Parts: sequence; C-alpha cells; structure tokens
Amino acid sequence: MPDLPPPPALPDAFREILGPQGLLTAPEDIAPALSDWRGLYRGEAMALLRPASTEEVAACVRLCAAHRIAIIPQGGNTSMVGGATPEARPGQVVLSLARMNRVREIDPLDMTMTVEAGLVLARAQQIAAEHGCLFPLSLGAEGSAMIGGLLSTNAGGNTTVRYGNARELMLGLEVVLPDGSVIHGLRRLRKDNTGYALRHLFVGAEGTLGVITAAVLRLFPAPRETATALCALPDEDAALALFRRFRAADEGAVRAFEYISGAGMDALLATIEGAVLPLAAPARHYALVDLTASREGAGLAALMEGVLEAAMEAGEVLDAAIAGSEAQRAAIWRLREEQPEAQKRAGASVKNDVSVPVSRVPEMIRRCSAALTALIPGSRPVPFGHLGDGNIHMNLLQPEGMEPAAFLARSEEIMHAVNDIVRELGGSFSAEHGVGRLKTGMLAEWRGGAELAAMRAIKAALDPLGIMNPGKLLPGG
Ligand code: FAD
Ligand code: 2HG
Ligand code: ZN
Repeated sequence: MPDLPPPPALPDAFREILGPQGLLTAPEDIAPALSDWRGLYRGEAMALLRPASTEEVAACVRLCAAHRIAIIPQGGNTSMVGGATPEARPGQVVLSLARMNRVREIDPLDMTMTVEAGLVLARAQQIAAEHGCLFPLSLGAEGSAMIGGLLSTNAGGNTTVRYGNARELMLGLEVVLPDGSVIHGLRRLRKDNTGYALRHLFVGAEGTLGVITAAVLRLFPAPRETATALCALPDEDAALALFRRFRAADEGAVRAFEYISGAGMDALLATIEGAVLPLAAPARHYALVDLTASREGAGLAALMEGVLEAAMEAGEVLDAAIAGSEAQRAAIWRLREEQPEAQKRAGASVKNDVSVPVSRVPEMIRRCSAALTALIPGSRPVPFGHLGDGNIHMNLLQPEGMEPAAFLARSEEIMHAVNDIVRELGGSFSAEHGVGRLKTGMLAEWRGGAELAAMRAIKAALDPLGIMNPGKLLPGG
C-alpha cells in the first residue's frame, strides 16, 4: 500500500511525460472518473492521466512507482463492482486508456485484429464488420466499455454461450508491469506453448497486476443469416428445456440464449420509453433466442420455427414473436439490453451476478426468489441474463414505497441469501462482473486457503509496492 506523501511538483512531472492534453487535474474534469456507474462509490485522485502511447503509460507507471503513487487503470468506467473507482484517500491517480484507441493492424486472413486498450467495443465490432469479419463480444455497455477493461474483467455478455468469454477471444497482450517494464506479447498465434501463459494472468486481474495497453483479438466470419425470437414461457424449467431443444437442433447456431423474468420485463415496459412487448399478453418468464450462421441458406428461419413449434406442442412455449426485420430484431434485443437501465430507474436494487451449472438454473432462480421475498417482504426479484452460460443476474428491486437507503442498508444480507443457495448448487458469487471493490470479502470467503495464497503470491511478485489498483480484487490488498 502506498504510504509516502506525493511531492508537490508531481503534476509537473506527469505533464512533462503526457503533454497538456494528457493530464487533467481540475476537480470538475476529474469528477466523472471518481464514481462508478451504479453510484455505489466515490473516490479521490490527484490527477487523471490520459496517455496516448505505451511509452507514455510506462513512463507514468515508473514515476508512480518511484513515489509510491497508486494507479487505478480505467477504461469505459462501466464496472458493476466498483473496480475502476479510486478509494477515498490521497496519493492516487486514475490512468485512463481512452486516448489509446487505435487499431494497429487487422488481418482478415489470420482473422486477428491488434488494437489498443482504449478502443470502445462497439467500434471494434464495427471495424471488424467493415473488413467482412465479426468480433463477437457483445454486451449492454458496448458503447462505452473498452478492450482493456473488457479483458481486465474477462467480460462475458450475450455471446459467451457460442464464442466464450473475453479470455477466449484474446491471443496476445501488451502489458506495462508495475515497475514500468513492458511485456511485448502481441503474438497472433493460435498455438504458442512457450512457458507460463502470462497473458492469461492479466485477463481477469482487474488492473491489479499491470496496465493492458494493447491486445490481439480473434475474429470470426461475419454472420450472413440470423433468426431472433422472444418467447413467453410458463416457468423456469421451460427456459432450460427450450435451450436444450435449440442446442440439440443445432448447437453451432445458438449465438445467445437469454432469460428475462416477467417482473423485470414489467419494470422495463414501465420505465423505458418506446419499449413494446411484441406478444399478445405479458408472461411470467421469457427467453430471447438468437441464432446466426456465417453460411447463406443455412435455414435458420425454418430451424427457429420448427423448434418453437415442437416446444409449443410440448407446452414449453406459450407464445413467440419471431423478428421479421433488422428493426424488429433490434427491438427484441432492446427488451433484454435495457434491463440494467430499467432496474436503475425502478428504484434501489441489489445485484447478484451469480452462476451455477446450467442444469441448476431453474432451481437457483426459484429458491433465490423465495428466499429474497421471505427476507424482504414486498421486494421484487428480477432475475435475467445468460441462461446458456448458467449466469443469471439474480437481482432484487426494493419494495414500492420503501426508503431506498433502508433497502440498500440490507445489501449484504441480500447478497448472502443468494450466495448461500448458489454455493449449495456448486456455483460462483461472481460470474462475469469480477470482484472489484464490492466483493473482496466474498473472495476471501470463497477462495481462501491455497487458492487465495497463490493469488497473493502472484500479486506480491509482480506488484511488490502494491501500487496497482489497491483495495480491489484481493481482500486487504
Ligand atoms: P472499467 O469499468 O473502466 O474497468 C474495469 C476493471 O478493469 C477495473 O478494475 C479497472 O481498473 C480495470 N481496467 C480497465 N482498463 C484496464 C487496462 N487497460 N489495464 C488494466 N486494467 C484495466 N459485464 C459483462 O461481463 N457482461 C455483460 O453483459 C455486461 N453488461 C453490462 C451492461 C451495462 C449497462 C453496464 C453498465 C455494465 C455491464 N457489464 C457487463 C459490466 C462492464 O461493462 C464490464 O465489466 C466491462 O468489461 C468493463 O469495461 P470498462 O472498459 O468499462 O472497464
Ligand atoms: C447484463 O447482462 C449485465 O446486462 C448487467 O451483466 C447485469 O445489471 C445487471 O445486473
Ligand atoms: Zn450479464
């Protein structure tokens, strides 16, 4: 943990490295970087560093190491666990990667794209598409989240069921270590067994081991055919049964399989302007199915209709709306992607980004919902998310009329009630959002013993001064 007071001339030293454009110190300029998307945390920083090159990042890190200044790497600042927010104490800088947003190279033959850490995900998708390729990572925050942040949290999202997490989409990394030295690992090799796979250490490290400055990403063939449907379902078991049907019919076609609770959909329709349910009547459970193929004439429309018909006959699907155009597809996706925003608007809520084996999802949703409404009568469970990965956001909305602060004061109890059930089902307390600042206590509880000791040993070896993102991921770290 840094303990020396920062020398007064430090901003000048940073300015010398970064130039006037690369350093912000005025409180109003820094303010947005000091709080998180959920509004859970507010911190302090003496400066917001905005380097434009790997060399500038390395020089800043060396300066910070020399003066024991803590560094909080920041991408799009969309962390759900306070990972990119500094602590409320002096002697820290936020290091934004936003100006490092170039595509260094794209190769449609190797199917790779070498990009800087500050490239926004939506832009990466767009550039890949312009080259006839697909960069498949996709999530609600894709208009803000950046490649460095996505890799540092090993982000999941809607397409993990088909393409894997961010980790699986990365072949090589460039990283500035906490002493300012640089790992030049931008290799675009499918096979490379040359010692410890260091690149994977930094994926999911949440900025505690170094600063990712660039990455080699895997590309895929662009989709040529799509089929998307929103289905009304009788219960949670039907959601799992429907997923199995699609997997059995053509596993390779399932790009996303998302669950949405009826209560979550109701909250969305009440709070998001222009959102319309494309079904005859509201239901208590929904599934969004998205199929894609890179081959023209893949017959996805027939596949979709055939599977839904069989599921309806079996009583697993009550009603379904199949998108007949790109606009309808986008409108259906909006009903899923605006869930976080709708829950934010509906009052105070507590999030539980949990995972269980896919087969246990229905039981998990049922048991957690019952436990939560017993704990806080009148509260509204609004589970939704990536059923195909066993990752459900088991969120809870405050009871109508309750004081938000009184509800949030019970956050720990709520998270524990969910975690106890998830643990029994062999799951995880954080499926895709990471540990950040919110869940360090849970990490100690769930990953103690040899696992936590190994993590601490890695941290001590790479960041002996403890300057990289203190207070995040590791308990007391
Ligand atoms: P930040 O929030 O800026 O940082 C996240 C962490 O990474 C911090 O610990 C930070 O210190 C570290 N970091 C950032 N950049 C670097 C770098 N270059 N080098 C080292 N460390 C770095 N997440 C999912 O997984 N799936 C979802 O479906 C999903 N949907 C979301 C929807 C909404 C509306 C929102 C607000 C968030 C969602 N998230 C989701 C969470 C969030 O978008 C992801 O965690 C994302 O990966 C964060 O990217 P970012 O660039 O905003 O990183
Ligand atoms: C999503 O899947 C994100 O939309 C956010 O992971 C989840 O708001 C949440 O709890
Ligand atoms: Zn999610």
